[in-house]
Amino acid sequence: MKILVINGPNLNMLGIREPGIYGKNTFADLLQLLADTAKAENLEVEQYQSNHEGDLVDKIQSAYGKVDGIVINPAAYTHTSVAILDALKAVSIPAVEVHISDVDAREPFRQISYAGMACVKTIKGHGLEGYREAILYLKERYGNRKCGM
Ligand code: CA2
Repeated sequence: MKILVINGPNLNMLGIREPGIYGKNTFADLLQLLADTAKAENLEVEQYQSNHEGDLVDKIQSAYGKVDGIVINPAAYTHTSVAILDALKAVSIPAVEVHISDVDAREPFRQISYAGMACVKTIKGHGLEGYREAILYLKERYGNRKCGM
């Protein structure tokens, strides 16, 4: 099973500021968590991060027919991007939305998620562990399917 993990703008800055909201872990820690999870679960896990909306759309499109599940944290684009929502709908790959912070407990504008409308599940407020939970969910629910089925 191949899972694509997509991270949006500024997530590469994790651990540098705002530890009260996002924790002390760095982006390198997230990459390590993904590598450890892939090894432990015998999965292929690819990570992609971009600060650019169109690049995120391109990456989602490129997954069509090649990836069995998507874990996506669109970061700020969560709350603005119909383009990312449409891309997720277009490829129709099971996707889980992850947010490190509990967006429901923050500013009202963070309580709208466009990407989430195309996702089978949302995990929020579990820190970096939310990514592991999302991967395990996709494995458990879709692990025996082939791409595009
Ligand atoms: O909680 C999440 O995972 C978010 O997707 C993170 C986004 C935010 O815009 C969403 O509302 C919720 C922010 C990504 C990282 O932002 C940083 C800000 C300061 C220092 C380091 C990272």
